[in-house]
Amino acid sequence: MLTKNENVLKWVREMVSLCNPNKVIWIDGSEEQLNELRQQAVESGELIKLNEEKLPGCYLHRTKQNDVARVEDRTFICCEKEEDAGPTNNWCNPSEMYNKLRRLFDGVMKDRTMYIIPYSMGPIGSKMAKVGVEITDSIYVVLNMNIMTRIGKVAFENLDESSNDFVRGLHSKADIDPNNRYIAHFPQDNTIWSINSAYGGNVLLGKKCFALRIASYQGKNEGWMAAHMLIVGIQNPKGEVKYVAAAFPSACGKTNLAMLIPPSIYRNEGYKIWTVGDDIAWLRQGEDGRLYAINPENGFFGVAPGTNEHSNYNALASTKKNTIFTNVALNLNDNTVWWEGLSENPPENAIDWKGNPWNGKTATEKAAHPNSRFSAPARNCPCLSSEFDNVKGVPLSAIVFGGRRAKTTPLVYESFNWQHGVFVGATMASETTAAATGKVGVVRRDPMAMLPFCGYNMGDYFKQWIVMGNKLKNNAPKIFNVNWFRTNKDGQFIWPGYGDNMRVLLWILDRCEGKVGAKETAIGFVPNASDINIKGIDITNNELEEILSIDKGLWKEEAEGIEVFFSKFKNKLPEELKQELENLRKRLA
Ligand code: GTP
Ligand code: SPV
Ligand code: MN
Repeated sequence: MLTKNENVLKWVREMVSLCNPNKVIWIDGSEEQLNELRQQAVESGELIKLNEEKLPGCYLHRTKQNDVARVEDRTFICCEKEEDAGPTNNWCNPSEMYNKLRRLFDGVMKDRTMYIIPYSMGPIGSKMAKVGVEITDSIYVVLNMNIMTRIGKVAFENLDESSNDFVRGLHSKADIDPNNRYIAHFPQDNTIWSINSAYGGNVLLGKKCFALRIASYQGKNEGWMAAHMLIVGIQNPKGEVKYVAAAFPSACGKTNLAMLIPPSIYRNEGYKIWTVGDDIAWLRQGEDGRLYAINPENGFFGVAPGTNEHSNYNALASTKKNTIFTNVALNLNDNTVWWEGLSENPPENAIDWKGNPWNGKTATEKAAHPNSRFSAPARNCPCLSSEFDNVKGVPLSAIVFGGRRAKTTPLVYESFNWQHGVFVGATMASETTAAATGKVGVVRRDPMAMLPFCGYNMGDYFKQWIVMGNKLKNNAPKIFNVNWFRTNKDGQFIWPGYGDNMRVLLWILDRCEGKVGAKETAIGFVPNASDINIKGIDITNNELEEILSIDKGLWKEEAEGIEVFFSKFKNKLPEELKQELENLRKRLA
């Protein structure tokens, strides 16, 4: 036992009696204990040890083929009133869900060890941080939580002995039965129960379950916000660092933007990029009135395919030690890993993510699953911000929303003001990716990239954003929207993206400082093409004009789509957003 907190101990006793494990181990966070677990996992085949010279401390894990992504249709918000979960969540009455899941958890660990993992979301000692305890029967979960959060005895430093303010997470892989898979959240009880999965966002309960779904609800009650956002610092040649937070849906480029390598013209001038976070931000007004952000996580659970030295050097570098790879291919030549897009020459002697022999010369199937991931410690990242552990977080100059839109949305535009910016975020849409099960490439509304991650009624979440703006007043960051994914007639991306997104970030910061003009359009302020620096990249002026252009016909259709989407929220839709839709229509007329 690592704590005297009676609330923790009582809950643990209850969960032990429910799951009936044959052994209980408290995870203290010591390397000794973790090493023993690594060894056990290698012996049982749960982990494969990789080349110790090339990838020290790294392991490969394969999940079951039916368990490779978040399952949104089996994810529930369980609160008393259905209306409080809202139209974008699956709802279930809490006692009904507890009863159903209690039957599944009953005795589920009888031949297994139960691990109790205390963890902190956010830097130890930060007032913005929160404590969680995850109970699990999976060593993979323990070892991943060790990378993704701050685990062990230290976590309890953030929890007073009498406090009840910790999130109770219960996870069992059970039989990994997809028909009995549930990811259930009980926001009113600070509780998450997850069963029959052993994959990422379904089971690393500190991540999407706590740091977004439960935290968004806590934020509503406590006056702060949880957002699906990266946090990046942009240092200019004078050494000044400005921070930007950006929300893109899953697998739409957060990790990439957070770690981008500036194009050489900027590097040579002395510009630098610093990563604070790549997936989740907790936002709170600071003492000086500005909006501050912390990254509650301690590692990166990044998409592997497409990651290479050129597309994301820093992410790749982060995976070179103490990393767990999930569902990538095993390169048998040197016992390392491979995935599509890592290198131009696929290995000829490999094992694919399903565990079958794979030869890059003859293969017809993918070596790595499209949603295969690496769990890498943040401290490995060459461009990790010096403010990563800052207990106060970093002050934001700009907030950016974005998604994958082949047409309609320009490369970048600025909202007219905070309220309009909230509208821009609330009406985001994006083509679906492999990060969740279901069809890929379908356009869906994904407000603030939070569609699958809001722990209460999304209409109330919009309201929370408007309330925050009223508190921030003149200190509010400016709000922008970006789209790296406009395509040409042949379906190819027009904008080079990746490191070159720096060019757009700099326009954004210039706007924040009032250094550059813009065109006022029906949807917001769009750059003059001459203000986006395209020196050294393979894009013509005409192409740039094209991706900055706005097709009023498409936007009128967009307004129709927004109205349909908004109508779902009934009386929960803030008046301010109705007004913004009307304003947009007037400007388009
Ligand atoms: P989650 O971890 O699921 O939240 O994803 P993410 O938002 O962090 O996405 P990530 O940065 O991992 O990128 C996902 C995919 O988008 C990868 O295949 C990238 O190669 C691709 N991608 C990222 N940035 C760009 C870009 O600027 N342009 C293009 N065309 N593709 C990009
Ligand atoms: C996402 O899907 O947005 C992720 C991966 O970051 S997961 O942890 O599975 O949610
Ligand atoms: Mn994410």
